[in-house]
Amino acid sequence: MRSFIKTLLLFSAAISIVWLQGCKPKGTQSAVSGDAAAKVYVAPGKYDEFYSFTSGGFSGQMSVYGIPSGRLLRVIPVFSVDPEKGYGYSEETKPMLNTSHGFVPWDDLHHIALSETDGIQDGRWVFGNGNNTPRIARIDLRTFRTAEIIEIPNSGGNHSSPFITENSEYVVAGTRFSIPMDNSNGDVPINTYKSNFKGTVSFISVDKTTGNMNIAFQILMPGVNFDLARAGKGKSHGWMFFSCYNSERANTLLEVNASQKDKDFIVAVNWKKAEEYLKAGKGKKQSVKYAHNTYNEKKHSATSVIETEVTVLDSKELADMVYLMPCPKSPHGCDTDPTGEYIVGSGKLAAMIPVFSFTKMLQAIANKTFEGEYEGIPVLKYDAVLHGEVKKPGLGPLHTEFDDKGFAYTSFFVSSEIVKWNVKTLEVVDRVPTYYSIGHLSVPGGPTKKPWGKYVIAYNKITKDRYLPTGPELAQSAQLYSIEGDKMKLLLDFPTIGEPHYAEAIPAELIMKNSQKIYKIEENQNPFAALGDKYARVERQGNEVHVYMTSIRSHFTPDNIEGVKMGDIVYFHVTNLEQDWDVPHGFAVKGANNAELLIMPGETQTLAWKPERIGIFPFYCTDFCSALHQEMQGYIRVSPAGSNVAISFGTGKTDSTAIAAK
Ligand code: K7E
Ligand code: CUA
Repeated sequence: MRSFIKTLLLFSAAISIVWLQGCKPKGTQSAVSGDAAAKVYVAPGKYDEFYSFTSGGFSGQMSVYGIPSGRLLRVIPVFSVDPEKGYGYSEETKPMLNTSHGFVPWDDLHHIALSETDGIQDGRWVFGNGNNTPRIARIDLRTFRTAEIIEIPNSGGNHSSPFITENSEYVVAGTRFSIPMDNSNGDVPINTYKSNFKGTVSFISVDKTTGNMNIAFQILMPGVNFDLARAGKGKSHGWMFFSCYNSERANTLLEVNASQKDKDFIVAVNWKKAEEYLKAGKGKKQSVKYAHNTYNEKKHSATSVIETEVTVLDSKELADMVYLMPCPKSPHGCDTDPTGEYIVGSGKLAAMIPVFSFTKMLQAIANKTFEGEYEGIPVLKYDAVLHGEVKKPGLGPLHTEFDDKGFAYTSFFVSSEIVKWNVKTLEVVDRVPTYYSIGHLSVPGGPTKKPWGKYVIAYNKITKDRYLPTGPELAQSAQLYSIEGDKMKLLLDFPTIGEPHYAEAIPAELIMKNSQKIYKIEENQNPFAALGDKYARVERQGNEVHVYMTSIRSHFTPDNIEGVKMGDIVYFHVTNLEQDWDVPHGFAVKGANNAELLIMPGETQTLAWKPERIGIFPFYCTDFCSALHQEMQGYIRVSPAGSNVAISFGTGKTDSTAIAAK
């Protein structure tokens, strides 16, 4: 029996060896070294070393993980409604999701950009892009809430966004899909692409003090597909580099038609030059429509304004502002190293990585070492701008991040691995498999002038056999590797929410010291706030019933409401009177076609409810807030239309029959 088991074990070991060698990626085996567990163990009650802000892809949200533990700390709703927090459901937050197309409760968030000062993360804001209905969001890192969303006109598919400059002067937005400009007649045959479809890259300014965004200018570009971008830094500060594909300008079956040419481009934009042109009045005003939504923390509510103008600079007409560097095989990632000297292009279909030199680029521009023009823009000679190629690194390079020791880490989707190479010598020094099919990767501080190093995190597209099966869809996944030694070491797998594209990690102390605990009740300027129980009331205005309600452990004031009639709309304006950290109250009413509210201490939020039947409707607090949370409840009575039940309300009022009996 024992020898049978032994044979079986040997046999299965042999099979797994064959399987390991036979397939790529290499099975579930992963060499996790003995001390991996200790390296990611954050003892109960201890904090993680880094916050990692991770995009949720088609979840439209951003999630926050502790690194190295991989613990999920928060999901921040950005472009998608979130019933857990009432975001996009409360009257106060609905305007955040307004666009020129109306209310859009979803988007596809790919990229994260943390604000920077002097090229170093400063922990003030994090930005995210909305891919589908072009938008950029700014999240305030004191509250971890979406503070502002700006829509991008003249754009279709805001993918190369929201990459940030080294003093957060701008976040950018390059259009993935070229389209007819918003102010033109868009009703054109699709096969007139080459004449009617244009590209744009937008520079959205960020106010130094408030963070408020504005579209400073757009640059009109040839109708290619802009994919990713990175700002110059240090010596290349003042430049922004965008990758693009489809220089063939195909409008159908791009899979084939956009892979005809051997090279597409890295688009180098001199934004300081663009600023000069803008100042000199070289921009053209264009009438467009885009929403600009801001959340006011004092009023606890968002407003949406439709803006109607942008200024456009034409890359064809304005010299010395845009240059093209040929880049092999449909480049995806476009990453600049911490010194700002090297620009790494990653051709999705290439088997090498070209690294461009900023110094050489400037020389080539000065010497006019052009190989020609593309749509009126000078194309620099590949050899003249190339620092060198990383030879045979792997298959399908996508994205590159940098550490603090002069190394680059490139993700390879097709060969499913991370490859470490020396930025100066271009020599490959290490590689590790990822499970499986990595997209982006992230080194803390990796896109900045000051990488913190220590870890690289892989964000994978496929998990197959890594986790317990959960039906047809499996958890998306991240993998944490140590990069402290010469060799990368796998430490941890952890599932993520939505599809993680990019993520950016930052030392915890840069954020936690500013984290807000409550909203001060005396600063609450929500016009519907009830700043104390004595202000609680119910008012009828036509068919609107406004309930000015307060919540405090463990009751609502009022908690008995009568006089609502069929045909009314009831607005519950709930003010949380608590002034204690981590004591939100929730609010939900039976039958409401809506989510709950989750109201932070000192905040007012409003739930609109249109009763669709007569009767008694309980409401209650949804967040376990005290030992008597379960008592935190009330009733609202709905009478027939035309009934003569008067508005009445109260908390703690005595039973009417009991009064009558006395
Ligand atoms: Cu490579 Cu949208 Cu940045 Cu995903 S993108 S991987
Ligand atoms: Cu308030 Cu539970």
